[in-house]
Amino acid sequence: MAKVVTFGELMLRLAPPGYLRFTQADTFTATYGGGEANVAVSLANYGMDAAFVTKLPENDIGQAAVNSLRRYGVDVSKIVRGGPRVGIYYLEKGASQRPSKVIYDRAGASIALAQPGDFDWDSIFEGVSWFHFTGITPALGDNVAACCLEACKAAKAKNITVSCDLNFRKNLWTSEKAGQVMGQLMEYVDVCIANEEDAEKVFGIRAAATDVTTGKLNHDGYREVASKLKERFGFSKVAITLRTSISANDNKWAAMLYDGEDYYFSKSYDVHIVDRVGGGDSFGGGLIYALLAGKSSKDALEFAVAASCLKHSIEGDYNAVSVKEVETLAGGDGTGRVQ
Ligand code: KDG
Repeated sequence: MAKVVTFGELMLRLAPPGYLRFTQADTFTATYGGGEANVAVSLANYGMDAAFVTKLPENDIGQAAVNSLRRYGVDVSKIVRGGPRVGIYYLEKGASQRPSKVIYDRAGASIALAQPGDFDWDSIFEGVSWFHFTGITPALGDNVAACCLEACKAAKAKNITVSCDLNFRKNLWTSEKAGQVMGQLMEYVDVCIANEEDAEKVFGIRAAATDVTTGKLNHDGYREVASKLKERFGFSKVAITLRTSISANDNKWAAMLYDGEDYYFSKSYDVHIVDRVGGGDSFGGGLIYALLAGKSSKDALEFAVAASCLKHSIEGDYNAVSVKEVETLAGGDGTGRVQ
């Protein structure tokens, strides 16, 4: 079984029940999540040997965060324990015309204070086939960015495939800083995952991919974004999730994959959103699984999109679907009904 390692922050997620606003809530539901941890959970659900690497404090909240991953069978043996705290993100779910709100309380988290040398990448990457991180991790601070660089160099020295989801977070850094730091990391990346906005905000790569007033897709625009990313950084594959919705009530989900030869566009799904957080991570997890499982570019893309659609129906950051459920959706008519 292929072994995958992901690296990033795992946060405590505190959300008011249902659709209550922060100012109305007396209780918060505690779960855990974070871009790369979410990917590791997806992969473990698919039966892959998935390890998550981070730094968490040696206290009960740190332990609860670790346990949240254990529950899904993620390998937590390489998590470094120490430092002061677990980062928190507060999530108020939106509905109708009211958008969701996220408030971060993550400054000074153990992972944000991690230093190069804290992680023994040589041993972490023993027997590993794939390494994944996102743009959230280097955005946590210069030292964490240096840890990412160490990880990328160690991965490449062992011939490990590296994927990165650009995942631009405007609350964590500026476009200018992101472009500079991510530009350096991209040298080691084989598979790049992005959306139209990430490509523009991080690398200034802009093409008229979606008409934001009509939501109409411009396939050539997406081809241009993918080609420019590949040309600039030499990626073997570029996957882009498509912006097909123009309002909070119009939820469609689709993606494209460029493998250097062909551009594939997936089916488009109408999704009813129960929880959109982690949707992109499920796409990444699905893509990594499908490529490692030897699926063709087209089938890998359809698997990843279907996985991500299913995530939108599940509460919490973590996806909790099996390969069979994803394949059933991917192979069906897009409604999820078994034909
Ligand atoms: O991709 C999901 C993440 O957005 C969520 O887990 C919170 O890690 C998070 C972040 O930094 O936004």
